[in-house]
Amino acid sequence: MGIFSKLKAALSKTVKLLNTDVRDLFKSSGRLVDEEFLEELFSMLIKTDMGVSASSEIIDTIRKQFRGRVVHMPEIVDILKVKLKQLMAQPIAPINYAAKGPTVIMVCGVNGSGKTTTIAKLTRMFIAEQKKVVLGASDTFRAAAVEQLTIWANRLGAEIVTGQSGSDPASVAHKAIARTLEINADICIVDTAGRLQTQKNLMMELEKIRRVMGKLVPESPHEVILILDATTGQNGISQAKYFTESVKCTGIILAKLDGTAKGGVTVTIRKQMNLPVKFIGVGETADDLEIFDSDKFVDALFDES
Ligand SMILES: Nc1nc2c(ncn2[C@@H]2O[C@H](COP(=O)(O)OP(=O)(O)OP(=O)(O)O)[C@@H](O)[C@H]2O)c(=O)[nH]1
Ligand SMILES: [Mg+2]
Repeated sequence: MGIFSKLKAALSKTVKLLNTDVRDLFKSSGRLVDEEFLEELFSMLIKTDMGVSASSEIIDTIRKQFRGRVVHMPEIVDILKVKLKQLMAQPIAPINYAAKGPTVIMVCGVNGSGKTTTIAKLTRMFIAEQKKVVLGASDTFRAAAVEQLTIWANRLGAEIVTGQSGSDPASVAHKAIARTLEINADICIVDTAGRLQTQKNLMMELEKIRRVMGKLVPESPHEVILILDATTGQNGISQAKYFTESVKCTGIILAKLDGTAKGGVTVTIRKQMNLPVKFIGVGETADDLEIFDSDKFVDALFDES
């Protein structure tokens, strides 16, 4: 499957909701743009979780441009696409690699957001680029977490560094980076336990992991990636805001976009968080990761072919 078809397939629930609703707004004779029409269009955007602020901005543009006129569906779809592309615009932001030496990546987020699975996906991508990868199992909280990452590492051909159950996550990160340097690996990815931004001591633990990284590899971590679960919608965003305030995140990976009709949440994330969306997760296998390209994303949202 091509990248665009894969994206469309992953977004299919959102695409279906959006396009069915847009079609329902119109009759073959077109439709007068009045307040009633604008309200219907607004609720439709809200349903995909685009958020009040982005949706209002889109509606205002359409009101200004079309009020009092009879429009047909393609005109509205075109303006929706233009507006959404503007709202989501970002440079395509792949990994920020170290200028010299290994690239160190820390992955964090709330419980169950998709951290460990996303690490497997990134590992698959790096290994396909002939890079040598070391994984650090700094989620020492649950024995099953170490096991899960170990299975992925073995399957994908990465080395894994683990610690005793319950041991200090920062010491595991230390060991993982030391091993990365020892075997001259290109990438070190450190998995962390899920946590809530309200758990002060756990947030401090992330800080400690960061510090340890910086001591062994100056300028690192090169990426602190926040994994967001797309299915949690608007809730996830307020959580994420706190998260990025306490741990300096460098980018977002939006996981589980395939499972939701609320893919519009991506728009809110781009609008409200001053962070690039680097990749999107579109399934449960190690291959289900796509570079996030905002223009392609918007095109896929409206492409039912
Ligand atoms: N459909 C779908 N499922 C996903 C995706 N990413 C992760 N999952 C599933 O989400 C569940 C949780 O994923 P994990 O990777 O274990 O999440 P985590 O953040 O490491 O969880 P904790 O370590 O417990 O905090 C698993 O069942 C994954 O298979 C995705 O992009 N699409
Ligand atoms: Mg995990």
